[in-house]
Amino acid sequence: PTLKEEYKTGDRFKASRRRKPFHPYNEQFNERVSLIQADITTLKVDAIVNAANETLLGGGGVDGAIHRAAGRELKEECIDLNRKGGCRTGDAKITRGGRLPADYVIHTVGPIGERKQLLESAYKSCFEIFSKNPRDPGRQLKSIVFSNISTGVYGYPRYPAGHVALETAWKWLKDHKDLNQVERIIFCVFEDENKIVYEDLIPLYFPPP
Ligand code: AR6
Repeated sequence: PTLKEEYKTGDRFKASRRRKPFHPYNEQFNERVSLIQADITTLKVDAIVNAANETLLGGGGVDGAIHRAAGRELKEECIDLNRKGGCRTGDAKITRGGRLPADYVIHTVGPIGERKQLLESAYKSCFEIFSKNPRDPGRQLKSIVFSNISTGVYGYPRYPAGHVALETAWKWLKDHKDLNQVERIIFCVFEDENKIVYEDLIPLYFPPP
C-alpha cells in the first residue's frame, strides 16, 4: 500500500502528529511512496537498490543476498563493471537482475560511518540511474526499491541515515514534477529497528493530510 492508502486506514504511522512535518502534505508524493518490511530479493519491481562495495563483486548483508539470489548473469555483469573500475563511494551502477524477480539492480556504495554528503550522493546517483536506465536506455523504469544503504556493516547510524534517504527522495520528487514516469519509490526495511525509524520519520517528510 502507498502512504496515502495507509494514512486512510490509519493503522500505521501513529507517530505522525508528534512533530511538525518538514514539508506540507502532498497527495502526489504520498501516492508514490511506500514502506515495506521484506527481503528485498523477493520483490518484483523494476529496480532494487543494492548496498554494495566499491569492487561490486559481492559481500555480506543485502549485497550477499542479492548476489546469491540473482546468480551467474548478474555476477558476470558485476565482474565486467569491476574491470571498468567498480563503483566509487557515493556513485551507482546498474545491471540486469538475473534470476531475481526484479528486472534490474542498481548497485550503489554508501559511506563507511556517518558521512552525510556521500550517503546523499549515493541516493541521488540511484535516482539518476533510475530515470535514465543507462543499461537499456529504451526501457523506462517506473518502480524502485531502496535497501537501507550503509546502515549495516558500514555502520551509519539508523536515524541520520533515514533522514538522508527520505529527504533525498522528497527533493527528487520535488525536482521531477512531471511525475508520469515514477510510479513507486519503496523503502524496504529488513530489521524491526529500521522499520521503527522509517515509521517515525516518514510522517515528517510525507505527512498525512
Ligand atoms: N533484504 C533487505 N534488506 C537487507 C537484507 C535483505 N535480504 N539483508 C540485509 N539487509 P548491509 P552496508 C539490510 O550491511 O551497511 C556488504 O558486505 C540490513 O539490515 O547489507 O551498506 C557489502 O559488500 C541493513 O539495514 O550494507 C559492503 O562491503 C541494510 O540492508 C558492505 O556490506 C544494509 O546493510 C556494505 O554495508
